[in-house]
Amino acid sequence: MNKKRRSVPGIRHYDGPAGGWGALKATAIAVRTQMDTLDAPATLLRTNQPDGFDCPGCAWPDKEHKSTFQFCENGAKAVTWEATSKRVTPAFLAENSVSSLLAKSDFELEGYGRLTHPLRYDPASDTFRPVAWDEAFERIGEVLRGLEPDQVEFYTSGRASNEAAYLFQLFAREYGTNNFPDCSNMCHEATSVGLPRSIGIGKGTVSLDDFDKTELVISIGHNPGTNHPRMMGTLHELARRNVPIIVFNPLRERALERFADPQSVIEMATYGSTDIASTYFQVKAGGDAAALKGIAKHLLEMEAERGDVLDRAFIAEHTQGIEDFTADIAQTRWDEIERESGLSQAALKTVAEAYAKSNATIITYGMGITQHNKGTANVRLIADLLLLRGNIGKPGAGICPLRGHSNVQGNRTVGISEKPTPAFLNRLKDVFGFEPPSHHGHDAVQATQAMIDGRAKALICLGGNFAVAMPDHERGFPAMGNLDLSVHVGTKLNRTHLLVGKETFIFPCLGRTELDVQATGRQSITVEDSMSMVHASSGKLKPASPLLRSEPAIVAGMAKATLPETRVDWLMLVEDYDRIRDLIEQTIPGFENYNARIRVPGGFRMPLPPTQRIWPTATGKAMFSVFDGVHENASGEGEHVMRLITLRSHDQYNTTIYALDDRYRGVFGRRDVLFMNEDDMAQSGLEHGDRVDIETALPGSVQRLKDITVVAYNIAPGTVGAYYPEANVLVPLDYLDKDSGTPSYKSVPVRITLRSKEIRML
Ligand SMILES: Nc1nc2c(c(=O)[nH]1)N[C@H]1C(S)=C(S)[C@@H](COP(=O)(O)OP(=O)(O)OC[C@H]3O[C@@H](n4cnc5c(=O)[nH]c(N)nc54)[C@H](O)[C@@H]3O)O[C@H]1N2
Ligand SMILES: Nc1nc2c(c(=O)[nH]1)N[C@H]1C(S)=C(S)[C@@H](COP(=O)(O)OP(=O)(O)OC[C@H]3O[C@@H](n4cnc5c(=O)[nH]c(N)nc54)[C@H](O)[C@@H]3O)O[C@H]1N2
Ligand SMILES: [Mo]
Repeated sequence: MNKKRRSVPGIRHYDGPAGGWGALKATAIAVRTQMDTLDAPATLLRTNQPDGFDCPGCAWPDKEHKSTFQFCENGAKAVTWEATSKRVTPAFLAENSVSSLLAKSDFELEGYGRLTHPLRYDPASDTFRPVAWDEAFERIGEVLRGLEPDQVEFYTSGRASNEAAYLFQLFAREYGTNNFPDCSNMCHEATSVGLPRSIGIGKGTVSLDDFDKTELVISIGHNPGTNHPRMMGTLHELARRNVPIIVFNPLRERALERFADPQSVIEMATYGSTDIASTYFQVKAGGDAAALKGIAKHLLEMEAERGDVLDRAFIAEHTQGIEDFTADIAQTRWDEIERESGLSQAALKTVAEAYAKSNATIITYGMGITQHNKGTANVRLIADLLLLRGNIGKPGAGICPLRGHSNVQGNRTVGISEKPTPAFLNRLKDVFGFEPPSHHGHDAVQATQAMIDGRAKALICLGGNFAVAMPDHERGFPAMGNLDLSVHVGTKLNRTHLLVGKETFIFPCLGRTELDVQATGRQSITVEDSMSMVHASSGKLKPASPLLRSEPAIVAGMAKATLPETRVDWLMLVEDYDRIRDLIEQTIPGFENYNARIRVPGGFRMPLPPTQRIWPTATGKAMFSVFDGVHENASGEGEHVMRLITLRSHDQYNTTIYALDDRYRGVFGRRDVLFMNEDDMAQSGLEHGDRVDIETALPGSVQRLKDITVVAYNIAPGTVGAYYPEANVLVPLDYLDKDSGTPSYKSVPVRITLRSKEIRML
């Protein structure tokens, strides 16, 4: 770091590796501040054990789900945050009006602890008050029966279990709508739309075994040290075996540079660490397509020169569309590639050469690829690169999207989709005897738009923090207030709950760690991880309050009260979740012998035809694509326009802020910062520590984020970074990937202005 740089409160250079003793210390703090320390060790040890619960932290798999406890700082934070001993009681809510709570930060709101009672908003006192479960269900039923089904939005956040999500979609479809806005619409929708077009299924193709056999990993646009911490164990092992890991990321993320495995006795004892990335390319935000095209271009040039670089036999037997793909790559110029990616031809050639040498390559990717306005096309380009050398459907190779929420993939599998297939709807009709709606419903952006326009009258949220997670708070927040009815199933208080409509209910539910006992005894739920493994999860902790209900029970309660002539015996299903799983088995392919197979430790894998080189696309072949040009669709280019990426700190889980530090990036006790490259700062006349306003530089946009402190950072030129969700005010609602509807949270053109010279002097 520059020695002359002035000191800025809360900003310190972090020199250590990721993981290591710092991670152990952070875990101890999380336990101490949230939990009864007597319970904590046993609870943490039950994470991802055969008889325990699935970690609510991330969707990275565990070997056979029966490994010894895999140490994971952020998994521990997720668990302790849920298992906290703090409570939001009726007395607390009586003393704190909704308006006063709205003045609190997101960090403070969730920090109050677990919800304990079903609640109803009382406009006269501006407070939430306890309500009886049945009274609440009856009232919700009454309101919903008075609305057109398509006036209601059914939102799912990806922590919901397969059982809860299945009942939720059944409820909405019997009621009469396919309006399923979903956190996936903000996350991996580009994968769900792009991969089926390329390989016939919207899921990753690799398993953990493939990482044992791989010869090269290319990691693009994800930050596993924070967001998929259990993946660090895998990457650490690969690095120690000298398997090259090539990273594309505009930021130098510490965990991708150096990691000390807290499970390695030697590294811990010696304060040692392992270098993770063999090469680190600081691609510009949104420049990945150009980089991938550059790699493909050199690969095709090598093939022309010396042959034997492409897997010709695979391409001939298994794919279509290579001609258009190669023609497009041939006419893509190196100068465009270099300008857009910010990487040199020579650098990209080294990647192509490493790729040509490897017999089995895995490409992993995350939000740095999907949250762009050509996110779907980005995903397809990754598949194209893999197809060129037959890297799908062979050991050690494949595509590996890093999923978000721990069961976001499962939610989609069991029917949370605004565009259901006719085959699925027919099976619902055959099994249940009602006519499900066939017209498409709303995704997350369309649902928000409908709320803004007044077309949507009610919002039912199975978890999550919908309004805060979405772009453009300035338009989205008031739209919540226009609703006739909003209902939130959640564990902790958040801002979306407080943006009350004419009537608002909050239903406190059991979390993953808690014991779920129904009429037939202790229940387990099931989840599907990033690698399509489905397994059971059951909590053991005493519930945060005796009044909590499980998510399936809450959904069933609302459904029964809403649908007087329902064809579903809702309460019977909730008595024993095996019965829900039987229905999933009858209506969704791939769940044969569901109940038997989840009783085997480790569970089972959902069918993934591409792993056997079977391609369920329209043509029966894997399809190459053509990425149009090298640019994003972003307009707003111009002098001093930077591209903003919005990211997660190390101490946050989406909109849940655990603490105000971002240790590996050297930020402590604050979140109001903008990461910026020193050369860009110099060009814009800015200094480390300056306070600035950020303004979205898109035509017609008037969006602003005020008073943010500039922090000099090792980030690609032209790219700036700020934290989500604070920076969501800068993202326009209609600035998205047209193919998938995913907001472009990682490519917002912005202009940055110094607040005033006087402030600088303070
Ligand atoms: N502890 C913790 N775990 C989590 C979450 C959490 O918030 N906290 N969230 C969960 C969820 S829902 C999800 S979706 C995942 C998210 O996991 P990630 O995909 O890792 O999400 P982000 O933090 O948004 O980070 C994206 C990374 O992409 C980089 N990036 C940004 N723009 C670009 C670009 O244009 N190109 C490239 N190559 N890189 C870019 C950023 O620098 C950053 O390192 O994690 C899940 N796990
Ligand atoms: N700018 C910007 N915006 C983004 C992103 C970004 O990278 N940048 N990322 C996007 C992504 S990838 C995602 S996935 C979305 C996340 O969007 P959401 O999934 O809607 O948000 P979360 O913050 O995960 O939701 C937190 C809330 O979930 C509830 N909760 C926690 N555990 C449980 C449980 O077990 N059951 C129930 N019913 N409720 C529970 C708690 O009440 C908590 O307040 O945000 C998106 N928004
Ligand atoms: Mo996500």
